[in-house]
Amino acid sequence: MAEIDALPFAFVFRPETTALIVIDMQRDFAEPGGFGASLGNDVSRVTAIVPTVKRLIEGFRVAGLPVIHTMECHRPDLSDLPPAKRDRGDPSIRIGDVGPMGRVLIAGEPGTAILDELAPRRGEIVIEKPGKGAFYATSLSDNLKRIGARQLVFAGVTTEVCVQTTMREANDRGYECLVAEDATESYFPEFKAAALAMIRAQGAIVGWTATTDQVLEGIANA
Ligand code: C5J
Repeated sequence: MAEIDALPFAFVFRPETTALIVIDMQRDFAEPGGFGASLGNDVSRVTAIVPTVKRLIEGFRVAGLPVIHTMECHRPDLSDLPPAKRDRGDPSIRIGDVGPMGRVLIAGEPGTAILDELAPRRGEIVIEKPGKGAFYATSLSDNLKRIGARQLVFAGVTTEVCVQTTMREANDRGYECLVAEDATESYFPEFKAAALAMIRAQGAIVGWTATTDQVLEGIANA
């Protein structure tokens, strides 16, 4: 056990019951021509955190702690894609359309893959999720129960959409959640700042935040 010097107060880190969840570090959110870019976003903000996310993943791997990866994606027949999600807004290409990296956000397509630098290792849990939250319509709950996780550290994108949604789902299920501030990113810096502030407000109402260095220090001290 160790204390991570987190906000809004120390996070008691218990390595035997902690897992890292890396949310949606996929080409579709990080590369030109993907889903994120189709919405008019500057994807370079996502690629900038890749080395930090990698450092966090490696810290968990070296300590022998579980690393879970999620991917936002849909079945090729679109049966898990509600029209309300597909038809929303005015993107240059919609989910399921053919783009420069294959069909956008469809399982098995090149653009849906996790970035090479952060690719899951053999044996690591990979969750394909049709929603923004990783608990909805997935086996994440069962997997977390199976590995005995009670505390979750989060990284990935985007802070205010899939990361925060998943943290809120986890918090409601009784997990203690911490997001690594510099291993998550948004296309909108002000949304990231607001999401982190909301998470730790009111006495950690959703969870804690800390830097990657602080998390890795916690792992080293545990
Ligand atoms: C979004 C995500 N932003 N992974 N997905 O649509 O946050």
